[in-house]
Amino acid sequence: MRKNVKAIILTTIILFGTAISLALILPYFKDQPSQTRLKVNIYVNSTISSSLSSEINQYKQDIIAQGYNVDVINWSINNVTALRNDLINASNQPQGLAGAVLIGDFPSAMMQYYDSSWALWRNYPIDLYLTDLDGEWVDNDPTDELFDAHNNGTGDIFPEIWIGRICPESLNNTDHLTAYRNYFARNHDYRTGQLSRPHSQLVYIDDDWATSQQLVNEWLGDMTAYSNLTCVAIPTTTTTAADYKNRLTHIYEFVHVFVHSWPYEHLFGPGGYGAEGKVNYTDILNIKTKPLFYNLFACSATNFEYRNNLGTQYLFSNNTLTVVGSSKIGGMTMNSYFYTPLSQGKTFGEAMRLWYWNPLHGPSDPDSMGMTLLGDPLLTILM
Ligand SMILES: [Ca+2]
Ligand SMILES: [Ca+2]
Ligand SMILES: [Ca+2]
Repeated sequence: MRKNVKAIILTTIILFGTAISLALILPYFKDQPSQTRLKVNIYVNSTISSSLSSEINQYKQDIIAQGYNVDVINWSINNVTALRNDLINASNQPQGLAGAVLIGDFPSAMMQYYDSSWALWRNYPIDLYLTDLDGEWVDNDPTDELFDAHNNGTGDIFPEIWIGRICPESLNNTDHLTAYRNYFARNHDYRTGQLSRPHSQLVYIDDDWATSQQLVNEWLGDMTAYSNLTCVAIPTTTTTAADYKNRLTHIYEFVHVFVHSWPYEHLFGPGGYGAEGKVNYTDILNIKTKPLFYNLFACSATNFEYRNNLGTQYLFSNNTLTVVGSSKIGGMTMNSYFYTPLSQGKTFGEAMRLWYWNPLHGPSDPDSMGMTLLGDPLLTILM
């Protein structure tokens, strides 16, 4: 009998223990991003779809060959809420939705915030609106069409899907149709091994992010996708506009640059005054840039609503395939949460989505909320 009592007590303890463990573990799995979704939506602005039909078809075949199911959708509604509703609807289908590619000029949600350093209100395009599909977006004064806040609502503030934009139409120095065609030609070349680079990364850290060797080492420790790293940073080397422009002609695969910027130019030197030279959008077009991928820690460089913004200019110049950056003040910190998935062969889109789940600088950090992906989100660095 005593044995039975002991057994019952032991069983009860084990059951309680298991229940408590499951209660702790299950929400973790529930909240973690799923990696099994294999459906992709490609939205094409209907005004360019017939001009680009062969390019889009090739791109679709390439994504199918990559292992995804693909819907190509001709889109003509100039309303970002309608686009988000379509993404929500797709993600609620049995197949789910991994992410979406927007080809052509598509609307964006705009967010406003108070910039205390300059004592003025600013607004910026926020693609997190199109990737966090179950969070709540608050617009206190709907007449201005600017969002004011982002909350969990009935879901959470983290992104369920990823998104990438392929649109050169903010550039006034480029023929847009040619830019699309060249982009898709080199995209196919990369996917078929005809465009490649030695697997290497340039990490270019201007003065204000390289005030000590310890700080430089911290940045470098998070660059986990490449073992072949070239670091140019003070205090050990000279960082200037002229030197940076020269480095862009070298055959790095990936460039990660830390530099003060406006949407249309980089400003080298401390404080953002450009004392060590400037690199503007026309420079990016005219330099024969060799790298394929960029992470721009460069305030507002990927503000794609801004005419001649740097991010779009990088993307549609020379060899570029994908650009990550911020549409507002800020940029990517906790970089290993982005680079480690890339090193595992995950796509740029998925790496960006997973990065947003980092524990310190996720979607609640104002400096993270402008993070944007320009170019093909389905590429990987291991193709
Ligand atoms: Ca508002
Ligand atoms: Ca969410
Ligand atoms: Ca410098």
